[in-house]
Formats: sequence, C-alpha cells, structure tokens
Amino acid sequence: NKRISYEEKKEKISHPIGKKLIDITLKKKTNLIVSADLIDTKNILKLVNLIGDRICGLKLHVDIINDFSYSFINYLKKISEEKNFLLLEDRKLGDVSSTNSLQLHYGIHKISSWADIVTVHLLAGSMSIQNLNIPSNMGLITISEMSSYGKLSNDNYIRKVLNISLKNPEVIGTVAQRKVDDRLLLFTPGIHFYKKENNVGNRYIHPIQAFKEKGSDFIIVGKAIFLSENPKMMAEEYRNAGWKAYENEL
Ligand code: UP6
Repeated sequence: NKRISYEEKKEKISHPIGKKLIDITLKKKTNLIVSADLIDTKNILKLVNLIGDRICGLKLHVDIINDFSYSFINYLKKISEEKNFLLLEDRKLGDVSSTNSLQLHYGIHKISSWADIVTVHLLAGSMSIQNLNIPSNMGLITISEMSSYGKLSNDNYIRKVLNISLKNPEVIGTVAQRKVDDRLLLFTPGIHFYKKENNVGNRYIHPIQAFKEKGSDFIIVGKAIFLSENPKMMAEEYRNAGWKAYENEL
C-alpha cells in the first residue's frame, strides 16, 4: 500500500472536525475543497450553488468580501449543512496567542462563531496557538510549507511546525508540499490541470501529483474553478481527478 485509506486515517485523527471532514469525503466521494476567493457575497453564493454537491469544504478569505454580513454567513452556513460541506476560513493567523485569539473571536467577522476550520502560521511558535479558546468543534490547520515560488520555510522550520501540529490537539492537519505523519490531514493548495505557475508566484501541480508525490488528502482549488466558464463542470472534473488520484494510491 502506497498510502492509508480515509477510513484508516479517520481512526488516527482524534479531533471531531477532522473526523467529520473525512466522513463527508467518504460519503460524497470528494476530497475537493474549493477556494472561493471572490469579493462579493452574491458571487460566492452563486458559486456555492453550482459546486456545493461536489465539495467537502469551502475555503474563504472573509476579509476580502466587500459586503460581508451575518445574513450572508447564516445563509452560507445553512447551505453548508444542507449540502454537507465544511467552512474553512483561510485567515492564516500568525501573531502571538492573545492577538490570534482576539482576531478569531472579535471584529466584524467573528470567525469562531461560524468557521469549522481556520488556518494558522506558526512563526510565533507553539504557544501562539495555545489558549485560543476556540469551540471544541472548530479545528486548526497549520501552514508548514506554502505552495509559492520562493517560500521562506526550510526543512528545519517545516519539521518544527509539523511537530507542534502533532502535539496540539486542536490541529487537524497542515498545508505542506511533502508527505507528513499519518496523524495529520494534508491539505494541498496550488492545484491546476495544466498551469505550472502564475504570474504572481504561485506554483501549481496536477491532482495526480498531489496524491502520488505529496501524499495529499485534500486538494484546494481556486481560480481553476471559479474563473472558468463552467464552474459546475470544472468542479466535477477536479472532484473526479482528486478521487481517482486517491484511489490509485491505495
Ligand atoms: N493558498 C495557496 N498556497 C498556500 C496556502 N494557501 O495558494 O500555500 C491559498 C491562497 C488561495 C488558494 O490564498 O486562496 O489557496 C489558492 O487559489 P488558486 O487555486 O486560485 O491559486
């Protein structure tokens, strides 16, 4: 066996939201997370209605939304429950614990009141994700290694982030460009069928490479889907590609 199955992985993951994500993936046969990097709620909701059946998670950058509101979040939450997918806020927190905590609980977005999963950098060290007082059904994804060209993380940094991730029970997984311990879920952004690089330094790999070479569990796809002329069809293509790539590694 080249990798462990989602079923086996679920046994190794202790956090309820990590288990829930795997359950959704198995039920809907999709390891696709769509990154809805759009600046108007209307366009996000339009996209979600097209792709909701095909994804296990929807990733947002809520701080780019011009007309953010609670009615938008409540509506999105409702669709996420109906269509069975999780909401990820790609906040990439990176400050000391007390500031991270304020950014999670307060301000306009009150992330902890609705997000299932939030991303964090660990530049400030292991204590920066302690005492965040997040709800027990909310999980963290650490950023060990970015997809971008010229990323500053070296092997030593990445190893340290992975170690901290394994020790903190609120962490369900990580973003990295390499195989990681089976007890972490591995999320892979920078996915595109044919593009290798974009003009602002992001690097792309095919879903097959993500599963074969990097040991990915979930692919994160943004522009390849939401900028396409037929997001519904493209989401289905990435869902299929991700699922086949997973099955081929078993
Ligand atoms: N993202 C990356 N690389 C990382 C971590 N996160 O691209 O290492 C995020 C970006 C964007 C999405 O912030 O929201 O994943 C990728 O979108 P794209 O597919 O349109 O490039």
